[in-house]
Amino acid sequence: MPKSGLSPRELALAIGASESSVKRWADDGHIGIAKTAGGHRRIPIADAIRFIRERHLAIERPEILGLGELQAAPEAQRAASPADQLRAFLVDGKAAEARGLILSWYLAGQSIATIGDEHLRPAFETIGSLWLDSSDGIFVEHRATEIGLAALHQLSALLPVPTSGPVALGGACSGDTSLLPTTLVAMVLTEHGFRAQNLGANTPIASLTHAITRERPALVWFSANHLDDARAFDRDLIALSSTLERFDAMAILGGRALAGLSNPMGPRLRVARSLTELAAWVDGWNQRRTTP
Ligand code: B12
Repeated sequence: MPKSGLSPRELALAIGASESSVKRWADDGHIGIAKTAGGHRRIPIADAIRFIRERHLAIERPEILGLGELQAAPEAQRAASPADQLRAFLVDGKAAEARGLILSWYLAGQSIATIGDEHLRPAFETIGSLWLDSSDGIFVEHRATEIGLAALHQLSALLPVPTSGPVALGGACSGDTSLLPTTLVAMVLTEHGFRAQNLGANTPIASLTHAITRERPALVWFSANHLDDARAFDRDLIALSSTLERFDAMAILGGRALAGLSNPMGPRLRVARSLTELAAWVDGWNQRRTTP
């Protein structure tokens, strides 16, 4: 697990810099810093990671950051495309390697949206058809999903968590067991300054409505990758629209089952084809909300 905080000496060792440089960067405001009760500098892990990403620094001792997995993805694999490398690790059940690879993309500066759309999505695409050719297919698919989820949870712990900022909440729709997409949406929104609350898979509309009533989010997301009953889903959207109206909120919908839908879906409902589209939309939306 990533550490929650580092001393300047630990960060210096991890990136191969001198302790005095790290202290200077911290004192000049380039690295976010907290002080311990005893007055010592303590660097929250998310601030250390932000600094590493911004400066494109190489990590020499990942284990100091609690990210030993970074050593697990062997260089030899790097000849294939990113999605192919990941797919190979997922299919072979190489959990540490898969986590290391996903972490390395993030540390190299890639956004969560890019990692989700360009690497995870294609990596999982063929995994869903393996069962057609082999009786191993289903166990491989389940194991790959667990490995992917563990990697995303590890990455979530490195994201700077906003203490203020608008609340966003959402999940996958009723009957949809998919966990990876809704987890990724929450992470993209966290990256964009939202306090995101993920309700996970198979969220009945009544529970989503209840959550909106209690938490008053500015933004709601709904992921639909598998629909048991398309008509029931349409009714859910009507119910959601009226809740959004009552609480002056917006919703963004996405997922494979909504491929046929297009904007505008209503004054408070948008559909996004990808995480990248979501990220672009929230950037614009945040700007409109904060510009007087
Ligand atoms: C893992 C998986 C499962 C797992 C899910 C485990 C879990 N708890 O998450 C299990 C094994 C349970 C499963 C079950 C089923 N699955 Co399945 N599954 C997959 C698989 C392999 C990967 C899905 C995944 O997580 N991909 C990774 C994520 C990151 O990518 P994504 O889902 O494409 O999401 C991207 C976008 O859609 C978008 N997005 C998604 N939601 C949202 C929301 C918002 C707001 C935004 C902005 C964007 C967005 O962003 C993501 C990143 O780009 C796919 C294969 C495939 N081609 O995708 C099949 C697949 C989705 N499954 C399929 C099927 C048929 C089923 C079952 C019906 C099988 C069955 N007969 O029981 C059941 C349905 C279960 C249910 N009720 O939901 C089909 C669906 C076919 C179709 N036409 O819809 C697929 C495509 C496999 C195939 N080729 O046939 N599945």
